[in-house]
Amino acid sequence: MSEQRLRIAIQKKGRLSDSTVKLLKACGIKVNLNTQRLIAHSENMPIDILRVRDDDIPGLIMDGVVDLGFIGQNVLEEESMMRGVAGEATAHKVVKELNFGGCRFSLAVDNDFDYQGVQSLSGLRIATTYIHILKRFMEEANVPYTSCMLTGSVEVAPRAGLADAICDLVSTGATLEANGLKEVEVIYRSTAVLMQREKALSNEKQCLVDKLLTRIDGVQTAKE
Ligand code: PRT
Ligand code: ZN
Repeated sequence: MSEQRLRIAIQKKGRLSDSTVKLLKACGIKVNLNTQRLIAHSENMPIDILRVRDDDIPGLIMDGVVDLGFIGQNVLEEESMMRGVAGEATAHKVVKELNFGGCRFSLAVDNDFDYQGVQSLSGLRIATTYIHILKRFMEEANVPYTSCMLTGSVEVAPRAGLADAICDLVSTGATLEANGLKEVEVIYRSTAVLMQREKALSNEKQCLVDKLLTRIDGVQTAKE
């Protein structure tokens, strides 16, 4: 991969993939993504697209090995806190908020749980994927709890007897409802964002980024 080409990381497969690819195409980037390849080279611009798990994107930008990345704020926030604790690089710039990937990160309990505010969770076990965002909220609320880290199926944790409550991403609320849970506290709101590495890019690359940002504005304004 040439240093001259702008490297953009996107989620390979998941909730952000289609919207991200659509946006890149609407910005005029021609690239064939109908393959299983990790790296796709644009045919009409000096741009390489890297397709990875969303969790890997913040670290690649923070380590400066990729120039731009499309990511959910929740993943960016969690990874920043995790790397901060580990003493790893966290510097980056958020260069654009995007109008897709919107969701909230909420505490939820069984429908029959007598919830009287966050104090009701004192001493209980809470399952989540984003342990650091939850920890910050609970510490600010001054409520002691036990964290139960699950990377998937968080919503079944109470029924499975793994936890008393959960903290998970919610968009329509259908998943909570299907699992007999009620949303009791929104602790974080997220959308997708475009992040850039902290270290300055070459003039050519930065000009290309500026052009892309202007085009993204145009595409997003047209959608409003
Ligand atoms: O494989 P990879 O690691 O790349 O993907 P992933 O499985 O970790 O993430 P993915 O594709 O599920 O989500 C990517 C990003 O999309 C998240 O980090 C959020 O920023 C954003 N997003 C927006 C969501 C949702 N909405 C969402 N509803 N991510 C997950 N959900 C899940 C939620 O966890 C729950 O299981 O959808 C379910 C709830 O949806 P509703 O509509 O029933 O409320
Ligand atoms: Zn992920």
